Amino acid sequence: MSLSHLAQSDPELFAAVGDELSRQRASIELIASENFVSLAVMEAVGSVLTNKYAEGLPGHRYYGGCWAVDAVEDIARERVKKLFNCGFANVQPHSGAQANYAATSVFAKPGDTIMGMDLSNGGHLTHGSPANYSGKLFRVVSYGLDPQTELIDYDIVAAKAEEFKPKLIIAGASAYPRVIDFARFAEIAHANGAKLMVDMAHIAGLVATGAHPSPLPHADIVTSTTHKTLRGTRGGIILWNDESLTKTVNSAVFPGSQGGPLEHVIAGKAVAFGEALQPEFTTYINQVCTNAKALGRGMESKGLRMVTGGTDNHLLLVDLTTAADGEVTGKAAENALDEVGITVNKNTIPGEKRSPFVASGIRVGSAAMTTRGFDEAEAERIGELIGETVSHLGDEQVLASVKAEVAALLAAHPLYPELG
Ligand code: DSN
Repeated sequence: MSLSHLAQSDPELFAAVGDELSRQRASIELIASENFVSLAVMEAVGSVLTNKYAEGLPGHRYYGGCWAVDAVEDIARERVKKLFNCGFANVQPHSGAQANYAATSVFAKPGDTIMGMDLSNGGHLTHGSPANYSGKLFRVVSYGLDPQTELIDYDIVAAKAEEFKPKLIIAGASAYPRVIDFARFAEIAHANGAKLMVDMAHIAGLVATGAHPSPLPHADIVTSTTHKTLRGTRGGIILWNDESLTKTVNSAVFPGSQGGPLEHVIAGKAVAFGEALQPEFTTYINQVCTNAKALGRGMESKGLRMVTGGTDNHLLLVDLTTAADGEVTGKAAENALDEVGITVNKNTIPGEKRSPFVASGIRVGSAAMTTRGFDEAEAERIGELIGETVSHLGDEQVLASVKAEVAALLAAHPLYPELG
């Protein structure tokens, strides 16, 4: 895909885009929520569809001239329903946060009680953080992890649901490496008169291929982003099975919380859903899971502890208090890894004693590095290199040797070679 027009008309912006391409090429991307889309997805997002206003839904728009974008949005809706085997879909949410706002508002009104996983235990801002609309509009009861097993404590979820009788329970996480028992969540919610919303953003690609049990048979409503393990353009979706919810869900998106849909982005989602329906996507997701385990083995071999002892999905939460003398913070690790060409994010760990801006852990994910083509043996070696880096902060010799090996690994898997 050529950006020749941008290069000519806006060299300043063209240079900034080029810098980002260079940055992506020059590091092993291990941020668990990121991925690399196909050129076909990029072309769809960069298409003439960006010019069209289309408030409403296919066949029921507030603007003329919508027949072509109607087809685009119908393709996206049909593909995503097939992918997740569900009855109804809205593909217009601009992001996961927008999808969560709309879905939450279907079942809870301001002042109502909602329950979600605490952010510091691996939840998400939109699941009730005081800094977010969800924590400001609703009365929030949070649940967390069993301190011993570091797994979701379903007994506590049940006890809190019984005590506080929330209107809505939200399941789903951004830093939880194990399978989530959606059937159990539904049982708890429904036994207490609550609805269940599942935010499957991180694991959507795994759900699509059966590598993680689907929430759709259990949840009243399911939200997701489209750009993490699902490997599409940035955006959100809402899925459900109960036809009687259809009008309310669609109205919660538009006009409830958004204006005109981004049809070029919806086209990018449609392309990605089409890709995820192919058998190659199952092979890809299986490799994502294999690589995550291998990353964990590599890090463990260098003395790092994986929260919960490992992973069932695409991500690992690494407890750095076991590194070196216990003084390595998430922030210091993130910076040192950045220097050697490995991109991760600092993350709080269960029982965190530091501020989230410093943190005692890092989160490591395998979705993007697998798209780039790294195999199991390379993933294990990358895990070892992470371990070597965080145990040798400030040791220029060790860090230079890690950096050279990272560069060689990157050179073996060029990113977007077609882009020149
Ligand atoms: N910010 C995303 C993540 O990194 O997990 C969640 O929205």
